[in-house]
Amino acid sequence: MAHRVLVLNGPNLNMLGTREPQTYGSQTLADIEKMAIAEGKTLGLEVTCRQSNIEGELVTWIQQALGNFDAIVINPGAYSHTSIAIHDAFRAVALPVIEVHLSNIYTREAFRHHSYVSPVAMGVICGLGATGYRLALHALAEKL
Ligand code: CA2
Repeated sequence: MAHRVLVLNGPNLNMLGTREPQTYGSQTLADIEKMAIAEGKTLGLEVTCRQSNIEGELVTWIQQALGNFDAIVINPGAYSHTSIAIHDAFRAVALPVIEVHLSNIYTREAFRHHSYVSPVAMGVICGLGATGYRLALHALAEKL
C-alpha cells in the first residue's frame, strides 16, 4: 500500500501568489498542492493537502493523523515561531515530520530564527521555495 503523507500549511499561506513574490515566490498554494500530489504519485506516496489559519485546527489535524497518515510535511507559517501547542501535538503523535519554509528564515528578522517545530522534526528545509515541499516528499519516500 502507498505511504500516506499529510501536507499541512499554516496561517497566511493561502495568500501565496498574491503578494510578496520576492519572498515567497509567485506560485499559489493551489499550484504547490497540485505539484505535491503529482510528485507524491511519482514517488508512490498518497498526498493529502490541508491549510488552516487556525492554530487549534492544525493541532486537531496533527492529532487525527495518527493511524491515518504515515508522515507529515508542514509549513507552520508564523506558528513555527510561537506555537508550543503544535510542538506538543507532534510530540504526542510521534509521526515523522518534515518542516518546510519557502523563505530562508535565518536571513530574515531575528524573531523568525527560532522554530518550536524544528526540535520535533525529522528534518527541516528552508529557503528553496516550493522545491522544499518536493524535496521533503523525496526524503519521505526514501525513509518511510
Ligand atoms: O518562509 C516560510 O515559508 C514561512 O513559514 C512563511 C510565513 C512566515 O511567518 C514564516 O516566518 C516563514 C508567512 C507566510 C505568509 O505568506 C504570505 C504569502 C503571500 C503574501 C503574504 C504572506
